Amino acid sequence: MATYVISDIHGQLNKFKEMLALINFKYDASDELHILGDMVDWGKQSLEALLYCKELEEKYSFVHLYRGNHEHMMLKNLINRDYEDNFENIKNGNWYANNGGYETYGAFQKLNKSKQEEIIQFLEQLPYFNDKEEVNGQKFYLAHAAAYTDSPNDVPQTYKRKQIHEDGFHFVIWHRYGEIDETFADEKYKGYILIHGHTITKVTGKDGRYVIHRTNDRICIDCGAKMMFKPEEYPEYRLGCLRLDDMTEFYIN
Ligand SMILES: [Mn+2]
Repeated sequence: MATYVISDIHGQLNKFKEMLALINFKYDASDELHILGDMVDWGKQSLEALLYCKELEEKYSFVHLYRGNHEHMMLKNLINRDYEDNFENIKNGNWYANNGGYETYGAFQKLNKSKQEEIIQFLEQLPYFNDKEEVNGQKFYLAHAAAYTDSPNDVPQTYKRKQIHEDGFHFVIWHRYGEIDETFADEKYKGYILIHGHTITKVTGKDGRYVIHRTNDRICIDCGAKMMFKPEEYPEYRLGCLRLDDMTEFYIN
């Protein structure tokens, strides 16, 4: 019985499957898996990785998916149909396309309309965060990028207040903690540990590869799988996974 958290798979479907094998994930409901968003974009198996996670969640009640800024961007682009008439030109002008979404959108366009609609509905229902997780008496706040609170005083100064008031949930999928050891300390979530991805840890181990980074109340688990599409140029980036029961770290290089 174990609870695993993984984030920022970013289209590295084969690496994700390797990770499931490495942790010996049990599909008999004795294990739980939380995938903290950014399943899509950057990697060569971008849409495939998203759909694989979707299938896991549909099949197993013990697999939980969350929204990352990339699922959010994908959704906005699909719904707004930004590309409809100028798909060939998006490499020059569209921000999402330039941020790893080009291949994703191309793969999406090849699907039939009912499958496209199914994916849109799936993306729309992805939750932003989970503050109900508890393992061995330790409470966890799980989100793609950050913990959001209602109190403006608790919002780090690095983020624009105005934007939070306009759309508070953007914070949990977009925020980047300014300092590597910045805490998320918050009255409402006293005693919690925040587990998040979104920002590559920038902390390396003895072998020079990125490792999961812990501060007092925050653990960043994004070890940069988004860069694994060019392993010869970026050997330090990899996929990480954390087991919450005993804080064991797992890595796929
Ligand atoms: Mn992200």
